[in-house]
Amino acid sequence: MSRFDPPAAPAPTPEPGVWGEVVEMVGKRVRVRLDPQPEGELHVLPVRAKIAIGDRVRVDEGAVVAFAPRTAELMRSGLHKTQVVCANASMLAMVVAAREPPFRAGLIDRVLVAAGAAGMKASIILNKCDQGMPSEVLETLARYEALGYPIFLVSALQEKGLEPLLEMLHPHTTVFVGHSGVGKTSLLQVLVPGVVRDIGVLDQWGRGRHTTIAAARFDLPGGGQIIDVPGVREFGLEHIDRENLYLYFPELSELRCKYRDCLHMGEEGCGAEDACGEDRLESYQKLMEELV
Ligand SMILES: Nc1nc2c(ncn2[C@@H]2O[C@H](COP(=O)(O)OP(=O)(O)O)[C@@H](O)[C@H]2O)c(=O)[nH]1
Ligand SMILES: [Mg+2]
Ligand SMILES: [Zn+2]
Repeated sequence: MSRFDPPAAPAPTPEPGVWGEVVEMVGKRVRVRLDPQPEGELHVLPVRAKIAIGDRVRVDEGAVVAFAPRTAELMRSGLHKTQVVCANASMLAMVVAAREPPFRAGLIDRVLVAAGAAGMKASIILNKCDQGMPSEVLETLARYEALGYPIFLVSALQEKGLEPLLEMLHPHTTVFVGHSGVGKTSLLQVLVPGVVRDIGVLDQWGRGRHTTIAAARFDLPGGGQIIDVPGVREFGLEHIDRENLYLYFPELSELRCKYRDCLHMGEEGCGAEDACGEDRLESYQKLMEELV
């Protein structure tokens, strides 16, 4: 064979690898559903990439080695690190309880900002309506509804209010976010029959105990998916640029304040309080101070 002979057939292109989706975080491993979705085989695999629940991932040599670009990335930051709560979800449902654990609008405002920054739609689910619906809570929720966030009043315990909720959920991959103990897992279990997850017990202060520790994603019969994640107490937003915060408060992003580039931090004659009301403006200003 002379050195001028044309090369033999080109080397076969390397195996593109097998793809799948992360459906559960299992300690340091993940449960992956291999393609084709949604019926592919399930495998528990070690991880050699920083992935999140909901990621589309490539598997090579028996490990997860890479993930595909994400359509959405819900982030939460703590003091020292930023965490991807879930990947590729299109809807965030903020789950709150009517009475226990106590309703806290401040956390709602933060989580709605995180959803906006992730490019996700957001809604609010008031669970445990069987425990009564305090009028202050309903009034607060009506204000969020006026801002364009759909509100659902439900009871996982009594399986009430689920039809309108299901209608909202079917076209989406939805992550349930909220304090532990509000009933996220209970709600998941009535929406997706057959799911068995740890249900927490509330301690004497109404806080969740023994609750969900591993994030997991479930297919809803009739379409859509739900991602159940551990409860959150804090939801840091350090990953958001301060100058962009107003974009995730719909009443501020639409406001034409009398000052150009107004920060709405109490400037004389600023129109923000009229636009937002006291509570929402306080949340915004508190976040602005945090994001310095
Ligand atoms: N009264 C009432 N209790 C509920 C309801 N949903 C959940 N719970 C209870 O609230 C506690 C926490 O529920 P869990 O689903 O673990 O909450 P998670 O931490 O948000 O996932 C459990 O004791 C549930 O039985 C509801 O609709 N009504
Ligand atoms: Mg739970
Ligand atoms: Zn202003």
